[in-house]
Amino acid sequence: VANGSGGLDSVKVPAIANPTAEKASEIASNISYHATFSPHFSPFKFESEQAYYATADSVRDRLLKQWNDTYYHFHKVDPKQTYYLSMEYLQGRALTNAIGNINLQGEYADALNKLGHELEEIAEQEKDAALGNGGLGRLASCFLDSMATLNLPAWGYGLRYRYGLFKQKITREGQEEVAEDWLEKFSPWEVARHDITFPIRFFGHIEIHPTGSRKWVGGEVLQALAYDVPIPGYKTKNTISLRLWEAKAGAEHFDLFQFNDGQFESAAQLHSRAQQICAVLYPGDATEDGKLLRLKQQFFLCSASLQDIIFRFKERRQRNSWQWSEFPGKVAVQLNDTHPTLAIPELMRLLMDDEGLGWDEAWDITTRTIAYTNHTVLPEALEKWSQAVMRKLLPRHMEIIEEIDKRFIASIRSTRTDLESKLPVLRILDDSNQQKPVVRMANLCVVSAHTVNGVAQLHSDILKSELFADYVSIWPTKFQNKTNGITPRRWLRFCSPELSNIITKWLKTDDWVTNLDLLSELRQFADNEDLQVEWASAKMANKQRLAQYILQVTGVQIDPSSLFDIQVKRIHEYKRQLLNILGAIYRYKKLKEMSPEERKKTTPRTIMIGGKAFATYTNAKRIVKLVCDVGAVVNDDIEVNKYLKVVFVPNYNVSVAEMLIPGSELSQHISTAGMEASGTSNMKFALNGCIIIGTLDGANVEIREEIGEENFFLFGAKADEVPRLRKDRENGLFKPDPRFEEAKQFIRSGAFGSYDYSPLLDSLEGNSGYGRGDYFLVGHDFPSYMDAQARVDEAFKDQKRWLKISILSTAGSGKFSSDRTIAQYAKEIWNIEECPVP
Ligand code: GPQ
Repeated sequence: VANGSGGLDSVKVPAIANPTAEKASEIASNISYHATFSPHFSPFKFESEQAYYATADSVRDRLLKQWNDTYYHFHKVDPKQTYYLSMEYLQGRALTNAIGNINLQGEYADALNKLGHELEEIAEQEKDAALGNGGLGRLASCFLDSMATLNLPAWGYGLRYRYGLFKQKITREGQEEVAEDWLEKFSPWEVARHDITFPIRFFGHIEIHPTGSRKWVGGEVLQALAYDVPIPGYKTKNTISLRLWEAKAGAEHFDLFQFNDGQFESAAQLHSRAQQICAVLYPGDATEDGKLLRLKQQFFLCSASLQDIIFRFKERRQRNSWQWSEFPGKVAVQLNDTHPTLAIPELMRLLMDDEGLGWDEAWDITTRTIAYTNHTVLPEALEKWSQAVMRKLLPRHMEIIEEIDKRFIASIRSTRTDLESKLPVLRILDDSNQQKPVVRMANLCVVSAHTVNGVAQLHSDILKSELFADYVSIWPTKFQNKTNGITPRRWLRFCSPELSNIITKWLKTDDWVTNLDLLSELRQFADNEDLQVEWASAKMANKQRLAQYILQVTGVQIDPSSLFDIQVKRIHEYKRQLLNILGAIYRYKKLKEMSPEERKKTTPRTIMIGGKAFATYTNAKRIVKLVCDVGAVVNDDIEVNKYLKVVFVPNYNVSVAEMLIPGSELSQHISTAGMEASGTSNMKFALNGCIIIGTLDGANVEIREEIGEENFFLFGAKADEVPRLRKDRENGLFKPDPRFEEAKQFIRSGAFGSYDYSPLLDSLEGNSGYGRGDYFLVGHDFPSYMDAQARVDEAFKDQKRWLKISILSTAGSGKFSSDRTIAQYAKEIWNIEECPVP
């Protein structure tokens, strides 16, 4: 349609009946229809799997109509539109979410009952779409849900990885990674747009024309093919797109002569190189080859998306006379961290080399179009690309980056002589290592974007006062904060229907699902006994469901009346799962030392830890192994296992989170202060009435403000104390708490088996050095952590108080809706307005 000569104005979309008016029986016959006439399996079989695909097909029918209407409406109205560029989307499953958003849960459940199935059970047939690693990818997915729900003209762009994030298997050795084949059969949620393709070039050289204009030619050219995934808004017709690019090589690159000659592999060389590009999410970048492939992926996303954006801009402008200077008034591009930074030189190149604009005009358009979100201050996560690799793969882009760098230096020298001495760190190119000069992607983003934002207030403050402090003096208004958020649809309404119904009953409206601030009305009932009874029973139902799940995936029986204490997130030393497990070990040791009578007075706990470790991050993998080993000993110890269980939850992903979070009572967000940019699972737990034990880090700070400091179990050093504490330690001033020493010594004694944990334990010893000196301050924070845990134990004994805090946690979570976050981006960064489909 987009490429059609008549344009969209001439397309007639046939009208179908209002979907919400259709009854369960119509839905049932629609599902049966798909089982027969959209066959993906042999006939005469209608088990859960077949039922899932037929149901998904039937939901897709409904979405397609709204989706086309949305595209057509945006085309007609032609509002300014946002394009969210992200290398990651952690979509999870789509079926329950889509049915919920189009508000047909009851109808679909009934329809499936008529056909002999349960909606919940067939929904579990769906594989998670895990095209992301963790928080950053899940944030992108929550944002899409909010953009659609808020009727915003906005789209997501990403890559269609063949294999998403690996599946985590837990063996005797610890974590094992297995490829996750989410497309093994196929995904019913994607539509290949065979008419949407763009050429993507790699390598080659620059041709200079007599007029002085430059053109990038030669090298290898692949095709980007669009796959669209519908993103329905909640109770609105608006359904937006997540456009995922796949790499292809044309048939002309298949050398039939070579093939017939028996040279099968070289005959299809470009085809296999095309396949590599979208093969996996983040291939290991330890090798030069891996690095090059990652850079290819990034450029592939940026080039395809920008060509598509420019194509659409021109298509919509055709009707009137237009100018390039209108581009930033029609297009906003948001870079999700530095991974899509190449969008900057690519937009410059397309405008100058393809469209014939001069540098100044292209620069003005680019800088007014692009905005950048930073998601970390960890130095090792700030992307730097070798100039040599970049020059080889993208010669024209390297030239453009050099020019941006040159002009930035010139402007500082002419207007800010006071900053001249800072140029070595402010410049985009870093030539300080002669052997390996690099491009600093964050610097390129800050220099080129009109807005730079952090993802929680504390993080944004640190960006302004430390990482980007000198830039702030150059562009004081460029820097903003946009505290992250989560979608209340997936993370409460659909994952905990029990609690949702109670909230709706007490608020006498379900408007909170799209206006989460309404939750604050629950505060007045926090002490109400009736509400507390209902609340406790919903929580118990969720805990029982979780206990069943844990039994099924680990074989460990956990007691739903014990305190469910959960820490789930990527395994990383800064997130300090090690602090958690050391605390558990100390608890276990003390329980062992107690008399049976004393044990009975303790608060029984089930500690669950889950998360994936990056395949080559050995210390993270050792932490996984330690948690598993501790669990094996504790859970089998008949003296204490009534009072403590330790479980490693395998293969943490979006679907597992939807099970764990509603069943959790205490959750741990215990990173070293200043290191977690925001965190978003903290918001999900709080929203589900789960109490937080945590440090003053990331969004914890704001969560604590919202729910009240007396309802948050705080411990640990503050961000501004961390540098001094590290210095003190280097100077030999750190005195470890005896409890900390005891816990470590217990591991060294072999209490949890003979595996060599010394590298992990040694990282906590000494005063400084690589992998030593306790950089993450586990030892410093251990005593205050244990004290906070003791306060938790006490609080849990008083169930009335505990339930009150639980209700207040939900009541205080209104701010953390991604609807609020996205509304702020729309107003304060993108300057776009809602465009609801009539
Ligand atoms: N985050 Cl830079 C990621 O998940 N991956 C990344 O590559 C980077 C950041 C996280 C960050 O660690 C969390 O604190 C944030 O809540 C999350 O991004 C979303 O902003």
